[in-house]
Amino acid sequence: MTRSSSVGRARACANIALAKYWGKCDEALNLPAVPSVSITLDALVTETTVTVDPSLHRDVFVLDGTERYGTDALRATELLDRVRTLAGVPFRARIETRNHFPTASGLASSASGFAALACAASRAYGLSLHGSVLSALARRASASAARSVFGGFVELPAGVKGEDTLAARPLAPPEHWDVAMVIALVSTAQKKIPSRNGMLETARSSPYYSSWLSVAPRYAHEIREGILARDLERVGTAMEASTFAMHASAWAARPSVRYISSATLTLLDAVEQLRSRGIAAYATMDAGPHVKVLCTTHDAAIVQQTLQATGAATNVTIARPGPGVTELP
Ligand code: 2P0
Repeated sequence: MTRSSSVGRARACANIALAKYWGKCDEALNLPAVPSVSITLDALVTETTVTVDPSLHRDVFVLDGTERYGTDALRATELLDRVRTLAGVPFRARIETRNHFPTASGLASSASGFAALACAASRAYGLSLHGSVLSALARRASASAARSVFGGFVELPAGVKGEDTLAARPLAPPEHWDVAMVIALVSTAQKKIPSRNGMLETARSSPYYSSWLSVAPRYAHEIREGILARDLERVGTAMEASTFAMHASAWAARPSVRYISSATLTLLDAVEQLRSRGIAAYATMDAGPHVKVLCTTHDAAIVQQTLQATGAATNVTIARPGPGVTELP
């Protein structure tokens, strides 16, 4: 179905993986080698406007008020090319996107960014794409973006080489489970290794990559079942196992792909101390030094205070399960 329009606007939230995606089974189609499970988070919002403009000779990509030309701009154009092919409309577009949280800080801005772009672009080019079609479109740009199309608790199966239809699917809505993710941002002068490069390096040279591939599906299954049963200990312990297995495989690459810093370890100590005081809190890290802590909503404030008191975090935010991508008027 098509609608006549040349402007599309959308809002999407970033997500944090409880069961991590790390590695691809098909680089060309951007298909993950392992299944992943995530929570879409209300506090991490991206808003994107796509305006189709027949006078443009190339797409223009403006992120947080500044025009960008790098990898993200290229991936945005590739996404628009797919939408143009589907819509049969050749014109270029202006993309304006704003992250309401620190960009490229390891807070999954590509997940919310490409989910919002897929939705805004399909609207701008007159298409009504929903659910799994939108998720598959976002996945080609960034696999974690496939998960941000849906709200609450979401799973993305492993891909099958050559099959481009892979999409995420909702596991449970935001209100299913009363949990929070407390996000401790660690300041870093060092530029992180982009996750795409980090996972390719890990696959190419880490002796532990094959071990990661063999354990990741088991952890994803455990996390999936734990979410459905609202079992925080089961989800939390499997989430930590998934995190540490992913980081260990990356750390063993040659050269090493290391995201964890001394501040990360200080925060991990604080999470262990919380548990020794009887507070169910579990940690996860992505392609950066920041620590995200899963706990009940009831315990979120004490977890936040404890992480802040370490002095290792520059900012500590409480996020809750949030909505999937939405079209804006
Ligand atoms: C995740 N990460 O599951 C994992 C854990 C980072 C660590 O998905 O190559 O930006 O664009 O598909 O989606 C970040 O990787 O990678 C990511 P591409 P993406 O959230």
